[in-house]
Amino acid sequence: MFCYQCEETANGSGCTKAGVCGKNARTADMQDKLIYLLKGISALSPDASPSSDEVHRYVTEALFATVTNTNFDPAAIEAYIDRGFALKESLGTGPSWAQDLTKEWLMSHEVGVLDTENVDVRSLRELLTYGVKGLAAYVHHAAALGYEDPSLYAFMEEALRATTEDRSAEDLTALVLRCGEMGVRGMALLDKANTETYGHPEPTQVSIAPRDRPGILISGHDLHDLSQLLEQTRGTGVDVYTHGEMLPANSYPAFKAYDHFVGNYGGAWWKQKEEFESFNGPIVLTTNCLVPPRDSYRPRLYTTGPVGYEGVQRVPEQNGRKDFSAIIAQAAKAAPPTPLESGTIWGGFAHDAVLSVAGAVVDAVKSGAIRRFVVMAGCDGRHKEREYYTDFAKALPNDTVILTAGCAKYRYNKLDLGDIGGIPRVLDAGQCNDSYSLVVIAQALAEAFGLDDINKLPVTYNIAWYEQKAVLVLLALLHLGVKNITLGPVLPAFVSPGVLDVLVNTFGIRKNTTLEEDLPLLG
Ligand code: SF4
Ligand code: SF3
Repeated sequence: MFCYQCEETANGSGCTKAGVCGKNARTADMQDKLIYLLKGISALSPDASPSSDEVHRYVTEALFATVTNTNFDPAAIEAYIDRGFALKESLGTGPSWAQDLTKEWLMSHEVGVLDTENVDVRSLRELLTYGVKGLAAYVHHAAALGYEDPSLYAFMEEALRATTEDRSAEDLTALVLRCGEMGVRGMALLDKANTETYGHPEPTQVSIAPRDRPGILISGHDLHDLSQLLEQTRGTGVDVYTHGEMLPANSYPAFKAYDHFVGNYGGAWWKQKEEFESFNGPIVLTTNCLVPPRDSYRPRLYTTGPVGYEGVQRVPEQNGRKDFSAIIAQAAKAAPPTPLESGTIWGGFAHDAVLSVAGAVVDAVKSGAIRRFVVMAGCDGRHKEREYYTDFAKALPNDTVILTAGCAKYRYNKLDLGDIGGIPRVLDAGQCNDSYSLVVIAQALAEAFGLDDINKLPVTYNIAWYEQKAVLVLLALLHLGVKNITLGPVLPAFVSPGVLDVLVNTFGIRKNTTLEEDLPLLG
C-alpha cells in the first residue's frame, strides 16, 4: 500500500505497511483499485455521452467511501467495485484501458499513487483527486436532501479523467483551481439544501451535560440521517446527542423542535474511543471520522452510508429510509451517558445569523472594538502539535474574534474567551462544509466596507487540516482569491516541492510555526 492523503500520514511521507488511521493494507489496496475503476468509469463518460444519474451518484458515494476515516471494510469497498463494473456496462466508449478493464485484471494488479513517476505531476493529480473526494462528500449530502447540480458531477468525472491523461502541469494546476471553484459551488448547494430543509442555524447555547435518561449518540456530517433518527426516537424515552461534526445540528430550527434532542456529548472525532465507551448507549456513525473501535463498545456501534468497518453492524435501510428501531430498543435498555462535563457552548453563527447583526459587527470594527477576525476553521486531529491551536486561541488579544467551522473548533470552543459587546469571541458557523458561511460573511463585510478585495479586510487565516474535505475547503479559499493563509499543523505530504513553490508564490501560503512568530502576523 501507499497512501499519503491525510495529515497524519506515516513519517510525513506515506503509509506503506498500515495506515496511522488504522486502515490496513488490504483495505488500502482495495481503495486504490476502486479509485482506478472510478477513473476508468469517468473516462468512459465524457460530455458527449453523459452518464446516468445512477452513475453520477455512484461515483460520488464511492469517492466518499475512500475519504480518510470513512470506510475500513475491504468487503464494502469490493462491493463498490462490483457495482462499478455493473454500471460500466451501460457506458459509452473511451480509451481501451478503461473500456477493456475487467475485475479479474484489477484484482490481480497493483495500482495506485506511485504509478505516476514525475513527482510534480503525481502531486497535482493527487491534489486534484483529494479535492474531488472532498467535493464528493458535500455533493453526496446535498443529493440526500434532493439537491443536485449536474455541473458538479460533470466536473468530478472530468477531473478524475484528467488524472489519467497526459496533461501538462499548467493544465492540471488550472483544474485544481477549478476544483476550488466547484468547491464553492458544492458548499453553496449544500448550504441551500440544509437551510431550505431545516431552516437557518440560529445562535444557540448547546448543552454539553447529559441528562439522566438513555440516549443514542450520532456522529458524522449527515443531517438527513439525523432527521430520520430524531423522527423515529420521538416519544420513545430515548434522547439523542451529537458527537464531533454533528454538533452544529443543535442550532437548526427543525432539529431544535425535538425535546429529546438534548445536546452534544464529548469532543472531536479522535477522542471517540473514550467517549463512546462512557456514552453507554448506541452510537451511529453517518460519515467520517470513524476510529477503529474497541471491542467493548463495538456491539453498540453502527455505520451507515459510505462509512464502514469490518464486523460493525449497519443501520438497516430500505429505499433510502433508515430503520433505527433495533437501535432504539437497544438504547432503551442502556444506562444514561456518564457525565464528562457540564455547561453549554455557543453554536449557530452561520451566515444568516451573523449577517442579521452585520450592522453591529461593522460598527464594532469601525469603533475599534473588534480589531481583527481570525479564521481558524478546518479539522482537529490527535497529534500533539495541535495544542498550538488552543494556545493560539488563548493568546489572541481580547479585541479579536475567531471565526470557525469544522471539528478544528474543539481545540478552543470550551475556553471562556468572553464576548465583545455581546458578540461571542468564537463564532462557530458549523461543520467543515459551513466554511462556505465564512466566505459569505467575508464577502458581505468587504461590501459593507466598500473594499474591492477580501484580502483588505481585517481577517487572518490560520487553518488546520486533516483530511480531504479540508483540502477542498482550502482550494475553495484559493479560488476566492484569499492570500497568505497559514496552514498546519504540517504541510501535506502530497504537495511536492515544485507544487509548493506555486502555492507559496501565487497565494502566499505558509506553514504555521510558533505563537511568537505567528501572532505578530495579525498586524
Ligand atoms: Fe495513512 Fe492517512 Fe492514508 Fe490513513 S488516510 S493510510 S493515515 S495517509
Ligand atoms: Fe473533522 Fe473528520 Fe475534518 Fe468535517 S470529522 S472536519 S476531520
